[in-house]
This record gives sequence, structure tokens and C-alpha cells, in this order.
Amino acid sequence: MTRTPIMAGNWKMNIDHIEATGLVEKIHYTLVDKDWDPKKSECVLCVPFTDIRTVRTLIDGDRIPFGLGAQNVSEHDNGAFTGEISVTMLSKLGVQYVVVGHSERRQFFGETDELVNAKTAKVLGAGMIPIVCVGEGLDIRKAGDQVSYTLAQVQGALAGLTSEQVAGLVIAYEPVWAIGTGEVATPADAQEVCGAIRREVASLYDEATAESVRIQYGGSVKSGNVVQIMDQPDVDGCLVGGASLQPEEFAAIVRFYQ
Ligand code: G2H
Repeated sequence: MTRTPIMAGNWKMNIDHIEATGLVEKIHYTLVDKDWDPKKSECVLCVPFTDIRTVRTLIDGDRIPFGLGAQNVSEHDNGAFTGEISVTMLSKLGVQYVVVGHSERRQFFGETDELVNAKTAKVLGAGMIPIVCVGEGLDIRKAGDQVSYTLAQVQGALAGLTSEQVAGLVIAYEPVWAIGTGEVATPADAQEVCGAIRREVASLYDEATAESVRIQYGGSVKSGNVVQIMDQPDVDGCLVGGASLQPEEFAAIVRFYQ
């Protein structure tokens, strides 16, 4: 089974809808310059809610073949949830991917494994693809418990999902201590946990599901380390924060293959 690499930019709370046009165009021009083949690596932009319409308009049609993602969604369908955005609102805007359970949401907004599970199920139910984020903090890594901790998050996030649903989703392993810090897990660190995630999916479901699910690494990914990270057998892509705001850097990450 060949899994198409998926390189996703997570703009976080950066780039307003006016700035978005310039950034998308610059990433695209640079990729065209580098002879990028979208069949060899998918490029997805996970943008703030307020940028979705603008980016959708830019990438409609064949000229800019990027995927479009949101960074969060409500677990509720609709109703009195002031400030929230539903899966229907996103899917009607042509959103294809939704980041769920990013460590910043877990850390600053109290998102639990149960909530991440509810959001994941909602996203799938609306026909979109969740990018489910998991990963350990520094204290857990220092204690050597990164695998068991991360697998517990995976079990929590996937609870109640079918093998067909899991086969189509993306899991992003992001060690929290490597996010936005310049600290990068070594390729071996990334492989250790990404490989354990795939084996866990095989044991929860079956080999075919495990072979199909795409697993990303995230945490201070740059053009200088992407090749070694992508060389790992169980790493199928990257979730990129800071570097996704720099068009040349992000384009080099997307066009990582030799
Ligand atoms: C992790 C990552 C993107 P950065 O959050 O999701 O951010 O690449 O800045 O470490």
C-alpha cells in the first residue's frame, strides 16, 4: 500500500484574509518553480476560520491544487454555542480537513480525549478528514513514557470509530516539547512513536487499516530536517507551524522528495 505524503501548514492565529492571498500565491509560485508534483506530496493549508472563504476561492479550479483545512470545530451540530463553528458550516465552505485536538487546544482550552473523540466523529460524519493530534509533554518524555502516553491518546481519539473511518484519517504525532521551540525530535524519536501508533491501529482494527492511515510528524519541521523525517517508514507527512508562514521554506518542505 502506498500512502501519498501529506504536508499540512498550520497557520495557527496568524495571517488575516488579506495577507492570505499573497501567502497562498507565493507558496504556489515557489512550488511550480520547484517542479512540484501534487501526486507525490499533497499540500494542505489549515487556516484561521476567517481566511477559509478567501483561500477556497483561490484554490477552486485546477490552478492551485491545495487542500483546505480548518484548525478546530465544535462538537455540537448547531444551537446556542456562542462563538463556535459547526462541521456543516465548514463543509459548506469546501473545507476538506480539520485539525482536531492540537496540543495548544488541549493545553490552553482544556480539550480532553473525550472531546477530541467527539470532534473527530463529527468531522468524519460530515465527510471531512480529521487530522487528529497526539503527543507527549517534556515531563512524560523525560520519564520515558512517550509511547504509552501517546497511544492512550490515540485510543481515546479513535474510540467508537469504524475501520473504514480510521483508514481514511490522518494522525499527527507532535511531541509538545518540540512545538515552536526549535527543538526537533530526532528522526528515530519520530519513528519510534509513529511506528507504535501504526501498530496500535493494527491491533485495534486490522493490518489493512494500519497500512492505510496516514501518520504525520509535527514540531519544528523545516526544510533542513524534513528529508530525514520523511525517510522514516511510518512517517507519511508533516504538520508544519512556524515554517508554513514562510513561503519558500514551506514550499521546500512540501517538495521534500528527491
Ligand atoms: C506544531 C507545529 C504545527 P511548529 O504545533 O502544528 O508547529 O512547526 O511551529 O513547531
